[in-house]
Amino acid sequence: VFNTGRQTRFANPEQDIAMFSQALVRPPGPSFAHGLTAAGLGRPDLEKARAQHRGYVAALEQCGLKVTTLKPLADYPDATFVEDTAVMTRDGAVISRPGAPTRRVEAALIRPAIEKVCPDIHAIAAPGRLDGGDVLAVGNRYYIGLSKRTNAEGAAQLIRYLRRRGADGSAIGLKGLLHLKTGVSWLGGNTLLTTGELTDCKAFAGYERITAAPGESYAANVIRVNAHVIMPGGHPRTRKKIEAAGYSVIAVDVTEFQKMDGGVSCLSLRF
Ligand code: CIR
Repeated sequence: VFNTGRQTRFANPEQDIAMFSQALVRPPGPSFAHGLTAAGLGRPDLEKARAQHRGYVAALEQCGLKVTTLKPLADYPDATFVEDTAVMTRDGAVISRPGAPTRRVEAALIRPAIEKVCPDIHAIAAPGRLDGGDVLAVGNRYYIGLSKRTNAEGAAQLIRYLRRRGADGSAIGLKGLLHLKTGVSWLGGNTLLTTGELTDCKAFAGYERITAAPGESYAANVIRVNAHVIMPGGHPRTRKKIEAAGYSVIAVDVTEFQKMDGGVSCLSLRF
């Protein structure tokens, strides 16, 4: 939901969450199994991935979103991970400049779809590099992971953009995580879900933290979408923790995307 001028419809004052009305997704294409991965979980099954993607879209719809499905891109195996190509803020979109050279073109390829829905477009410029997966929005406060994909220049450009629009951002150095959101998600209000190196991260000291259960660190990547939290299936102990904190959980099977280092946040741009 973009800022409509005087009235900001982004923040829900009662629940203190970002309210979304739409999402962009791109189903995996035929070359999906040739994308980047360090997961070591084996080769994904394309048909299964497509079915899981349909289940993911259904979950977004269950949260009330209108989902626009873009065409698979045969030449770009990682293009299903659309989150990395842009950052959707309440004022507009920032087209990223993905850190992996094989993914860089994906940002240009998603731009027309974003132009159709967004009033204000900005783009990260060289030598800046930024993956959307490194950007965690907690309301109007953004945390940007400095990873192998996102560099200080990319983060600085995004922070300047945010400050010009009354938001703010800060960079967090990552040690081993692929992306910042691999290890932290905003559940709403003052609550984060964390794992590993981000659980004790100073930047998050002021938040209440729920930690992913031991052995379930993949479940630290979830998305709060309006009334629900969408999380990966197969992580029952983390699910229990999230539900015990009062959240309504929708679990989706994303095993084939996990094999390619992607999680539930990576598969959509929400706004
Ligand atoms: C990559 O390595 O770029 C993809 N195979 C996975 C990207 C996952 N995206 C994300 O965490 N936002």
